[in-house]
Amino acid sequence: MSRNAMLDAWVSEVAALCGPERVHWCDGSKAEYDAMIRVMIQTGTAVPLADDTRPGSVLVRSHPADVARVEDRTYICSTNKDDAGPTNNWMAPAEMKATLTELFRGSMAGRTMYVIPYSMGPIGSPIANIGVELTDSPYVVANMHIMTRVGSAVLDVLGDGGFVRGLHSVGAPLGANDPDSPWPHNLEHKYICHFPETREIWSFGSGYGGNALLGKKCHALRIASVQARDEGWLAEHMLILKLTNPEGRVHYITGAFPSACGKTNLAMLTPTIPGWKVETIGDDIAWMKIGRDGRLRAINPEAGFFGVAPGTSEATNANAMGSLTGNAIFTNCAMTEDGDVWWEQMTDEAPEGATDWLRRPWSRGTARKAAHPNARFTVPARQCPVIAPEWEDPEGVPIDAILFGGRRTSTVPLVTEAFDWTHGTFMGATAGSETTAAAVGAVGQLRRDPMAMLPFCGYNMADYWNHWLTFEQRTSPAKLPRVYFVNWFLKGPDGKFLWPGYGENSRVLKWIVERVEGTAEAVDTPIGRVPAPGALDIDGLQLADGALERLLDVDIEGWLNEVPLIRDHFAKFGDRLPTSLAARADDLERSLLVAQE
Ligand code: O2Y
Ligand code: MN
Repeated sequence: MSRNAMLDAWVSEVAALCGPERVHWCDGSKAEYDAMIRVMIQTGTAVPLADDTRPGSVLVRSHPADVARVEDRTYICSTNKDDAGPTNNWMAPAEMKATLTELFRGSMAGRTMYVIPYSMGPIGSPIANIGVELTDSPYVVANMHIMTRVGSAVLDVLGDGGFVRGLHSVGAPLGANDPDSPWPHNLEHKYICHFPETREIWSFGSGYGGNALLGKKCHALRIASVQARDEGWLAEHMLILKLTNPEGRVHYITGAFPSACGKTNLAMLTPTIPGWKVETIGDDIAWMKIGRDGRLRAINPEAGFFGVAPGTSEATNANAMGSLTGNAIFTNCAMTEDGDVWWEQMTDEAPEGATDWLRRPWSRGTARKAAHPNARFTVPARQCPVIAPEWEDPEGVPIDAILFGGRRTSTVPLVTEAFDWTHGTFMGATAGSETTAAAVGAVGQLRRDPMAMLPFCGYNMADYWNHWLTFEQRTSPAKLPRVYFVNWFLKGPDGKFLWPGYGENSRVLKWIVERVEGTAEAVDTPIGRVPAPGALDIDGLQLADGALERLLDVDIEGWLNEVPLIRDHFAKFGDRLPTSLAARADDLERSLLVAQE
């Protein structure tokens, strides 16, 4: 029981529908976390890792049919279909609830229903928001402990106020004598449904990641994007980093990048340029509100990292590796003979005598992958060696620059500065990325992923762009962050990457903050401002002959080919498309034609 009558009534109503054996109210304590881990070990969901290598850590292996977010089963159930827009799956709320109510009926039989009160953002922050997740999964409880702030203190702040309601069931009721399975889930029915008007999430059938940890993508992006629209702020799929220059001046930067573009790596980057320092505020989500000073201030609503493991190594992200020394939950990684985890590229040498994520023997030289490509680690953010001391500042940090990016092997230069806020919104709205093997579908196809929010915007994307455009009226435009488009993935004619990426990306960040400070030169081009000759610090960097010219070149023909693609993309939104964005496509074409002459 809580002191919130709405919460108590809802918990009773859900318990009556789902029929759990017992109800447990989570207090967020260490003892509770340890109990969840014990339950998972007993049911075979988790195995403890060697205590001398990764103390307090476990490896969890999911069912092979439940390994990632399921975008085709994700719905935005607004009353009007047009309010969900052309980029979301939609069903009418009453119809969806009728279907789900029958699926949830009795779905928690034989299980415990956990009541998880959580805060997205530091408890009590003016930017934070409270949710309650009801779930029958101890894996979810343990992960929510790491990824959010859970427990009684949340209920104290909530008082009798409103909250986001998240209902989750793995959809695998247990009969009286049924043994549990290591990864209960529902093979036939998976639904990840959002009811933005009533701030509800109903998730059925999957126990994995973003489908089940409802604070993350479901609350902090899909529902929060609607709350943000209604209340005048921004809920974004962005990392937040702190950059300090050799003189000690600090700038805060957010960055929106689609999956497989290295967001966690950028958030924890080790700069190669002497005297510069990057510290991490967040690696996935930013909530931004105009502060009393008129500046856009950001918090990381999460308390942990749910990072993709394969590809993470001392070479690519030493700070992520440094975060993983203990108290971590690893999901779908391989296990070594000495009780540690392993994944592709973690070390130069693969281990001998390991067990793959499907619990099969695996050894160096085995053709199939040891870890699932979407294998994950869950770890408290405070364990990151470069976590910024102010990462939990309830007021948030003032943002100087917003980056948009994508994986583009041609056409899009290394870095481009927007002319103004509307142009920055246009850059974000037209952002796209070439697909990799990590995504479903053909490799190398350009997928438009506006503001990296394609799978996460809880309403019509055109209305969302319109919301972005309103920020120029919400504060003095000079106080808004500058906007940039970055592209680390340009390739030369030989098919090799032109830019080394990783720590060298600090050179681009340096130019960006020098632009913010008014000390770096740029040249105007039809697509925006690019570094003037000599303005990008490439001291000590070995680039191939002609690489820098290619990296900063504006390919007029390539961009003229891009304009009709942008218009096609915009056309999907019909008359909801903000006219100022259509006008920017016309301006772009006009100035490209002038430049072509
Ligand atoms: O597959 C999942 O459920 C995880 S997806 C994810 C996890 C952490 C950060 N970002 C993402 C994403 O898909 O953007
Ligand atoms: Mn993400």
